Amino acid sequence: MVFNFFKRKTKEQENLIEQARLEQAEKIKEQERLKEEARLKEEARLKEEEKRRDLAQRQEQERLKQEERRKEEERSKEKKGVEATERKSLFSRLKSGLTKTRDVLNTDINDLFRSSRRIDDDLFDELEEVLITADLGMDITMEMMDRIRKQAGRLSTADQLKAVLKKELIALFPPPSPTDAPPALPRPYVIMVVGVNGTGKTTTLGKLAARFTRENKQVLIAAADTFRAAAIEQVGIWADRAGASIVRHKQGADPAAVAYDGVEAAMARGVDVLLIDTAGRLHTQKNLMEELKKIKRTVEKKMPGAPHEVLMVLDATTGQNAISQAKMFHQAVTLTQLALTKLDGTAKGGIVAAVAGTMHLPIQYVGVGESMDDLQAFDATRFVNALFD
Ligand SMILES: Nc1nc2c(ncn2[C@@H]2O[C@H](COP(=O)(O)OP(=O)(O)OP(=O)(O)O)[C@@H](O)[C@H]2O)c(=O)[nH]1
Ligand SMILES: [Mg+2]
Repeated sequence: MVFNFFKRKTKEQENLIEQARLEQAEKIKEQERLKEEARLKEEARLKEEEKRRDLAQRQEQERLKQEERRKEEERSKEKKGVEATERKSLFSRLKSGLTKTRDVLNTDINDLFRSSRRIDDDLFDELEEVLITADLGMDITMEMMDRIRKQAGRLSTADQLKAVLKKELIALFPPPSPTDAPPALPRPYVIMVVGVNGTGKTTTLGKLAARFTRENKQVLIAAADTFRAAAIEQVGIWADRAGASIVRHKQGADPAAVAYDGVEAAMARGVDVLLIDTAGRLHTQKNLMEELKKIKRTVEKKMPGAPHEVLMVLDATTGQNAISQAKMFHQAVTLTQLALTKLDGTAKGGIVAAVAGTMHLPIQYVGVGESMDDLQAFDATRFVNALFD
């Protein structure tokens, strides 16, 4: 009996213990469930936070990109503005440098049409005179007049005539070379500058040196005019001004030897551009031509393929004489480029077209004054526009 009582008791206790264990297990399970729930919640919160951070980061990156794009647009607008201003100021310098020729071509042609004149033979005769005054030369003037007469039916105003004149003038110049990336230039790029005395060789060479150094090119000048007393000092001043180095000998030294030393130094120093200044006058013209040929031969011997350019500088104020000079030099040293200087001092600006039409050589530069920006890279359309616009 007692035994049964105890046995019942034990059974009850066991049940209680089991219940407590189950409750405990349930509690633990519940705690674990809550823990898991909390963990999942935390994980979701972290994920959410990460998503938000990602989004914020992306938004920030987008904002920075847009900001950068905006700044770039502003910079490019500014750059375009500066370039446009520079172009405008170069163009207005060109225009004002060409004032005397503009007065003949532009003003006189406007005058031809005053009081609503008819386009007739008289008007064409007067136009012919205008072109000859601007020093287009007889041959080119006749050629132009032929072409203009053929279009007479379509012309009734000064502006129409000027438009045809402009088109025909631009056609006189060789078309610009294709705009592909320019080929890599040989180093040193040797430019020999030639021309009769006083045309502006040294000044043009000095301005070119400054142009190249501004483009971060290393420039060396060979002072190969050893004939004229102050020539070496003059080119030395230009070298200082342009930040170029110079190779010089004493006055009276052999110019070909100076040129040779110039090429040797330019090659040894890895210089980008070598500019060779030469004399414009010797005892006789024959001597001058022989000397130029010798310089060219010597340069070629030291560096095959050089000089890469033989640039002839012509003084526009000499008008048609420039053409005979160019022919003579071309025969002696085979020119590759031309520069016409002092266009600011003459109404004979038509000589540029006459030279281009006769020599079939590129006009590379025009000089319209004494300051650095007055030596401009030549562009036929811009030049003709500057004469008429
Ligand atoms: N107005 C004007 N003067 C110029 C221009 N180019 C050169 N000159 C001037 O022309 C004069 C002669 O220039 P130089 O450069 O010494 O001429 P050069 O051909 O080297 O002369 P030589 O060495 O004696 O043969 C100088 O007074 C220059 O300032 C130009 O485009 N316009
Ligand atoms: Mg000189």
